[in-house]
This record gives sequence, structure tokens and C-alpha cells, in this order.
Amino acid sequence: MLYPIRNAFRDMLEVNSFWKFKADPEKKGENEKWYNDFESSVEIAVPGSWNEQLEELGLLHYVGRAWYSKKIFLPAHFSDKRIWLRIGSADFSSKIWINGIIAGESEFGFLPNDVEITAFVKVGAENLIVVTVSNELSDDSIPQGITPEHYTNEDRMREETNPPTRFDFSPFGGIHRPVIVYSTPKTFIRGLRVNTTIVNASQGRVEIAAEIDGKNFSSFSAEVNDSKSSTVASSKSDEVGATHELIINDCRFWSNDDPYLYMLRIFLYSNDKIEDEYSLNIGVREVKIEKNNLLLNGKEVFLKGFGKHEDFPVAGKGLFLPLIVKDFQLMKWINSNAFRTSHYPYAEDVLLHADKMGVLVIAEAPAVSLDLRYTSSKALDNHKRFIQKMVERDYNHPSVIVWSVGNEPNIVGDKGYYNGSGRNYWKEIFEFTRSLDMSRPITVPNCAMAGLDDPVFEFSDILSINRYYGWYEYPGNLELALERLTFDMETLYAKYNKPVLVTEFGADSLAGFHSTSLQMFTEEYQTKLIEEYIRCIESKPYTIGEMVWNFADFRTPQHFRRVVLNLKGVFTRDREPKLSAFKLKEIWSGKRKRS
Ligand code: BDP
Repeated sequence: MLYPIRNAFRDMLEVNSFWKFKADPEKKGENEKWYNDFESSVEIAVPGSWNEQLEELGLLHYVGRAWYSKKIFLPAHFSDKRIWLRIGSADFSSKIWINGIIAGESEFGFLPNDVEITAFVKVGAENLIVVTVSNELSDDSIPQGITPEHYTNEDRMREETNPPTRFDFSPFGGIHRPVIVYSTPKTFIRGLRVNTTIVNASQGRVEIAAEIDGKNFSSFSAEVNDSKSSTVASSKSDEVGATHELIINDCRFWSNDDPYLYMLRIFLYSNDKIEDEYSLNIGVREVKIEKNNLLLNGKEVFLKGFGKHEDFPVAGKGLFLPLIVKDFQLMKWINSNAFRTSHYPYAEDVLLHADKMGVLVIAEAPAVSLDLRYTSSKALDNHKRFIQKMVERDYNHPSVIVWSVGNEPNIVGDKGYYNGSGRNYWKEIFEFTRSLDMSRPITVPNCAMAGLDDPVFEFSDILSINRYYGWYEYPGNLELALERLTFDMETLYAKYNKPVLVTEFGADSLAGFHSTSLQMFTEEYQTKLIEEYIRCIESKPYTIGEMVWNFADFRTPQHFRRVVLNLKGVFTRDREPKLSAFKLKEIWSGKRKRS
């Protein structure tokens, strides 16, 4: 389903603000029919995680189920329309009841769930929405879960976190993105795929494929408007199912230097009457990997940026619009041009901002540190379904230039991963993703534990590596760290002859810790490590970028390695710069060869 918009044919109503809330650790809500509503004096803000909002009620580390309820008045003009409820994301799974009737469920966090509620609502009256959300994970879910027993059985008790996770960010629970009730016409444009290519130096091609829901339509038209609202290309056709092709003359191509957006307007007709209209911003651009270079519109681009997280005090993983503005301002201030949505799809608002600001995005699926010893065919299927939904949601963003379909598989270093099972798994995931999108490179960042024989390299268009030499390995020893980094990059390039991207490197630093000699955890050590890594990466002609881990400090599960937060941010969790931020700003200012 397309992102909800408001125009002459569609309307929307945000159902955010405060909802009634109740934790359900014993999972008795469904038996006790809480979906007909429940007693509670606790309120929670939507969007937002429950963990820090309701810490005082003991929910900081809560993993389990919780219930949300809200009454909304649905205005009369929603009648004669199809009515939908969209939860931008509820992590990690959810179920929805409208006026006591089950309306839908979702097994996937970090992505919207759109359910049709036309049959369950009363128009011109009050309606009850009840949602139950769970942040529990399992062997089959994406991301994959872990239990304390796994650590005990595998004799890895010192790796156990609380709550137990296979990843290094807090498994916050809650409704994290806006809840929207919206209407569409009975026959409407359900999906759109916009492909853009460059015909020659002055012409751009826009190909549009539309998915229509309903029967009442006969033709379809598309127009592209420039920023002054003048139409620069248009087409009309009776073949609604066909792909439409438009050519823009004197085309202004989208790039990180000039993120020019056209407005694409699509109209659906029944005879000569317009049935539906949808409009979205598009950027005409082309991404390619050629001769170990990443090309944007035929020009080499070097990625300078970060791995990020959706994470902020109190809001947790909840969408917080001022933070989006701030983070993009900081990314511009520091002279970066890219980030990876580690380790899950971010809110659409983030991508819309990236489109406008000309920031390049590697969009990632939350298959973080998959342990294939526990991965059944159900997990593989969930992984594919997740990718499909992510590609469907984010396909039309010019800022999204690469798909990352996982992160650091086999971080446990299991030998069985190399006997063909790892290869088979990733072959299937990469082939599946390519069948959905031929226009973008695909990758999976590898970790040092999985090593240089990781099968993800065989299928990746870009050899992405996350390296912590000088931190987890060879702590405090930058000389050895750079030797190992060089060895890994050279070995991989020699073996695969594909471009190398360092998707993660960094060091923790506690803002305010200083020393005159190199000392881990100080701002100076973090700064030096980042600077040396960048020098090394940029000295290799086959590298296409460097992404520092992390943009900002972020909250993690409890572990003796973490002082509440992962402190690898170059900004603190509340976005104050550390010493490394000033160094990066200088390095990325363009004075050096590759930067
Ligand atoms: C990498 C992971 C990332 C962690 C980082 C770290 O991809 O999620 O936060 O290490 O340990 O292995 O800081």
C-alpha cells in the first residue's frame, strides 16, 4: 500500500497522542477479551517505546506483550470510501481489533501494516481501536531471537545480555510510528513502482508500473511536474496494467549535490471521470557498479557517512520529527553524504527527508547476526517476505541506492556455516532480492568472526565489511589494527574483484574522557582510530566508501561491555559533538584526495 496522502479522493486522520496502556506479562489479555477494552489508568504516547516512557512502572527492560486502546470519532465524509488503518510500525509483532473484531495482524516490526477496516467501523460515530504489541522474538522471526538457554548450552555465558538479544541495540517495544486511519476510493491506486534511467546527458526516462485495486477503471494517466508545477512530461493510456514510459527533456538529474525532485501525478479514470489520484516526489537518477566504482548518474561517488539507529532518550525508537531534522542538519554539518539504516528499515519520514536533502541511503533488512544453526525454512520465508515488503515500501525513493539484506551473519563463528548451508541460504536471499529489484546493488556486511570465507561475498555486488581491529581485536593497538584491515581489504579484493565498502568501524568513547597518550574510551583514541582507518581505506583505489559506527551513542541491552549505551557515537545520544565529530568534519570537508 502507498504512503497515505490527502487530496480530493483520499483523506487521513492521525491517531497519535495518548493511548490507554496495559502490560500483559501473563498473556491473559486475549482470554479475558481485553480487545473489547480493558481497565487501566496508565497512558502512553504514540509514537514511542514503552521502555523509557514507563521505566518507573518497571518496563525499561520489559520483553512481552502490552495492550493499547483508543476511541476515535470517524467523520461522516469517510462514508462511501474504503477505510484503512495503518500502523507505521509496532515492534516486533502486533494484532489489531476494531470495535472488538479482529482486523489484522503483523509479524514484522519496522514496517507498516495496512489493514482494511471498512467492514468493522461506524462512520459518523465513535470507534474503538485496540492493539496488542509484543517485542518477543524467536528462532524463526526476523530479527532472530535468542534465549538464556542458548548461551548456557553453547558455553557462551559471558556473551549473554539482558534482555537476551542477538543484536546490540535495545529491543524496545511499542507502537513506534504513527497510526493513521485513511480512506481511498473504492477503486484505487494501490501500488506504484517508479524506475528512472538516464537516456543521455539531457534526457531522463521515467517508467511507471501501477497496481490497481478494484474494478471500476478504464484508463490511466501520468504527468511529471517540475518544482514550478509546470508539466514536463505526460502520458495517457487505456492499458492500465502496462508500464508507462515518460521522457523528460532537459532533465535535472537527482544527486547528492543537487537533489532535484519532480512531482509525479497519477490519475485513474473510469471513462472520463477521475476515480483516484496519487502524487509523489521522484528523483531521476541511475545507480551502477562499474569497474569497482559506485556510479551515480555515471559519476563516481564515494560514500562518507555512518551506520545509525533510531534511538533517542525517552522516545526510544518512536518517531520524533525534530530528531530527523537535527540528524540531517548534523550530517550536512559534518560533510557526510550517506548512511545505512542499520539494522532495520527506518520510518518513511526519514527517507523522504533523505530524498530532499540529497543523502544516500543503504536500506537494511533486520536479519541481524543470523545464526543458521537455528534458522528453519520458516525463518528463510520470513526473511524473504520481509525483504519483499521493504522493497515495496522503499522502491521509489531516489535516496535509497543499495539494499543490505542482512548484517553480520554467523557472528557466533559456527564452522557448519561454511559447509554449504550458509551459501545456500544467501544464494536464495540474493536471488530473491534481485528478482524484486534489478536496479540497485545488493550487499550484506560481514563481520571478522565470520571471516573472509563468508559466502555473502560471492553474491554481494559490494564487499561490505564491519571491522573492529583496535577495539575488540587488538585493543588499543592501532598499528596491528591497520595491518589487519589492509590484509582483509586486499585479500577480499584480490579474490572477488569487486568494490570494498567499510560499513562499520569505530571505538567507544565517553564524552569528557581525555588523555595525552592513546587510551581506549577517550575521545582522543576514538578520533585517532577513525582518522587512521579513513586514511587506510582511502588509500585503496577499489574502496567506495567509509561508514563510521556510529552516528550517535545508543541504548543497548545490559552487558558488562556496555555502560548503558554503546558509546561509539561521534555524537552523544542527545546529539552533542565529541572530538571525533570535529575531526570528521575536517576530513570530509573535501581537502583530501578521496574526501
Ligand atoms: C557490530 C554490529 C553493531 C554493533 C557493533 C559494536 O553490527 O550492531 O553495535 O558491532 O559492537 O558487530 O559496536
